[in-house]
Amino acid sequence: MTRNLIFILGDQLSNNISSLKNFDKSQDKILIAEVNSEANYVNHHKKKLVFIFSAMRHFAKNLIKNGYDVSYYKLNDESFSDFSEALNFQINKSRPEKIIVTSPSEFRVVKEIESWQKKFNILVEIRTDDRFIASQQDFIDFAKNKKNLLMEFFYRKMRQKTQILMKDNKPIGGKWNYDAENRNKFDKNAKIPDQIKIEPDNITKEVIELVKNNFSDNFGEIDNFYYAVKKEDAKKLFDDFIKNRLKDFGKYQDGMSDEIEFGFHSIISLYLNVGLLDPLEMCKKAEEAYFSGLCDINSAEGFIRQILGWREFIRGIYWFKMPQYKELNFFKAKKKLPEFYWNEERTEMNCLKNVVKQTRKNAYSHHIQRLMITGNFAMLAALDPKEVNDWYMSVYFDAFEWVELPNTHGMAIFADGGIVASKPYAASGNYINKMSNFCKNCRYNHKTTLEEDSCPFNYLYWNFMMKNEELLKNNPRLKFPYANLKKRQEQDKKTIKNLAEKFLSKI
Ligand code: DLZ
Ligand code: SF4
Repeated sequence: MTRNLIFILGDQLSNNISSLKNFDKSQDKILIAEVNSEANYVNHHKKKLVFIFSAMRHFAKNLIKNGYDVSYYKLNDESFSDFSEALNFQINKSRPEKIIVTSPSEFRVVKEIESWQKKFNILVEIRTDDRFIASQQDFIDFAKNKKNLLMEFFYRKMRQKTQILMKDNKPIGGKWNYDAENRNKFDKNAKIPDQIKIEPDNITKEVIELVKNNFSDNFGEIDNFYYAVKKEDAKKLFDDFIKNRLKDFGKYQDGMSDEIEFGFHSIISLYLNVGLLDPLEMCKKAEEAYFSGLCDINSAEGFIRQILGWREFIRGIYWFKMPQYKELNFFKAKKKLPEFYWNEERTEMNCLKNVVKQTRKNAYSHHIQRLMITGNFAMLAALDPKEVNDWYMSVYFDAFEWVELPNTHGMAIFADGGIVASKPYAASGNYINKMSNFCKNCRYNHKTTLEEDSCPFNYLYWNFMMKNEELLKNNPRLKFPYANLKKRQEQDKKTIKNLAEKFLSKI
């Protein structure tokens, strides 16, 4: 007879997950299951599936090694359609008195779990997920009665709460934020050390076979899988980042190049999001690196802000605004996602070609590639937010809805009308040329707007500004572009509109 059955989900792979607190090895049991609904609710990148299933299997193996009683179901074992079916099977087998689960990270799964108590006529305890630095109450305290939610002020609260990079309650170095020093293109001084490769072990090899057989039509390359799937390896990769790349991270974090894949980035979002690494511990290690002279303040602060500020802020927004958030469509955008988002050969725009290619290869691209290339294009071309969100959920190894949705829907395509971002991050080819080498090898001309071979980002940008003038003209951060638009000749505006319509009709 089992006392408590602990259901651990695929992004809850932490030994100190709240559902395991007070676990009694003599009478409690753990359930972990690969289920069809999770594997198929979007067209997950093959490498994302390999990563998650392999990390789940390694986590379970380690629990068993440490004396826990674990029932683990592989995707082909029982072929459960969803979490509820897996739970039903295990309830019938183990007859537990109670189910314990840590609150899931996604709204859709919360709804499923909330139905269990009634459905299975059993006590269900849902525990808070305390792996985040800010509690949901912290965010509510910050957000309530505010008209605009600015990440910067939330971030300062988090710095104060954790005392990271703080002295006498003031930010170390005198400034809270060093972003202005973090905007370099890659140059000849950028000598990027290679990423450590984790060779797949037998468990990962078995999962690779499973994914090859069951998900052959899914997006993405499966060969050359070198990501970590265990916390020890994830830590090793992070330590390597601290030692060899953090010092240049700040400066080059926004840079893009067709020759550079991971740059100086840490590549830990996937490990953080499934629980293999702890966010606060990572921030403290970056702080230590600064104290010991391994990096300057701009790199340490820039890195810490992504985790302590941005990641926590985004999660707060998700829970504060869901479920209505997902339905917002500020620009009433409804165009279908162009085929080239799945196949880079279908576009001649070199920036998009490269970002999609890297994404297909690695299930990764960095924040500026996601924001200013694929996201910027999606917004300027008025692509349907639902299709855009589904794409981001599918193709990135770190995509879970709580983090994907506010980043894409809010930050990248402004579908939330300004909850996450204070202005749409719309940009023309000029920005892309400033931050990358993409334009050099492109058949379009980033310098012109009104010609047949002009960079599509240029006329799409102005077309977007004109089309949405009523919605955006009072935004104080868009004063400059609207003043510039006013100066433009009517004939030029017509040409822009024609070029944009012609281009959009073809994709
Ligand atoms: C992303 C994912 C995938 C692909 N497969 C599984 C799975 O088979 N079993 C599981 O427990 N979790 C999986 N996950 C992660 C879940 O989607 C994630 O834990 C929930 O959506 C959180 O709400
Ligand atoms: Fe992209 Fe335009 Fe540059 Fe081509 S010219 S790479 S389309 S920004």
